[in-house]
Amino acid sequence: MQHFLYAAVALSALASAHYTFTGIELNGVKKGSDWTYFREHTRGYMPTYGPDIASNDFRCQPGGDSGAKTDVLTVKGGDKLHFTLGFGKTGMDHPGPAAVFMSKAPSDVKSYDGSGDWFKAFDSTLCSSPSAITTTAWCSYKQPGVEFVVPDRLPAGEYLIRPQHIGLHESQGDGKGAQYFYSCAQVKIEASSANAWLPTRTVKIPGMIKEQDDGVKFNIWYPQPTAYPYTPGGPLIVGGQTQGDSKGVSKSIVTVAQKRSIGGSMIARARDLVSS
Ligand SMILES: [Cu+2]
Repeated sequence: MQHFLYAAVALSALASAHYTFTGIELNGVKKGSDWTYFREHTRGYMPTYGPDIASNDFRCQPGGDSGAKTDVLTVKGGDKLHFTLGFGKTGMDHPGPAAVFMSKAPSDVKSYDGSGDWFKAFDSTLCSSPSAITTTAWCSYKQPGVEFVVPDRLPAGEYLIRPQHIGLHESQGDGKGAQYFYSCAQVKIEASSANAWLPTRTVKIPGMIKEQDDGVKFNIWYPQPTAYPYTPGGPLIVGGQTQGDSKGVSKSIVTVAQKRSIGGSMIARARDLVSS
């Protein structure tokens, strides 16, 4: 009996080490249950490790290339979506950046495999000093999920939405030990703005993130970092939101209002203050 007890405790400790996204709250109201709107995948709560991001499975996980059995949630620009964790997990307890990626389906999202264009609609980095970069500096640390606001200028239609958290605790300079947690939800955006515009600065999966990206091979342990370079996965779209910054100066959530040139490349970084 004693041994069984120890085994059970060990198993639950293991289960609580990782996480994946299974549930959705729309404007604070829980919709459906686990896997109602997220494509159920076969990786469970286990992470994708560094080298495996070169696979098509990096789109929506193994088993997630079709959404025939998954419902489609109707949303509109300005809605707040909270992507929550399954397997009894209540917080993302690894240090690293969070992001939300979207891809518009050619027609209906249930049959879309995610092979088209993706763009980043939200990211979060450091909300406090990088001296605590092994834990609490990250805006997402211990958070119960990833929350974002549907950009209000996207064209009506059906989309995959892919929240992602990267655990950098074992990345240690070469990116091979980075842990990726993500799943794909299916949404239908109702007609919104007359100025609707589909982002053109897009990326493909695989390809959008590489082991050698500065934000992936990043070593949180040594030498002690003074900043985090950027969230990998292409530029944040105009109309998207970002929380925190590379030095943890502010934890404000701000909407990207326009692009300006940083270091020779156009990176969406000019911001309008939304809240603090
Ligand atoms: Cu983990």
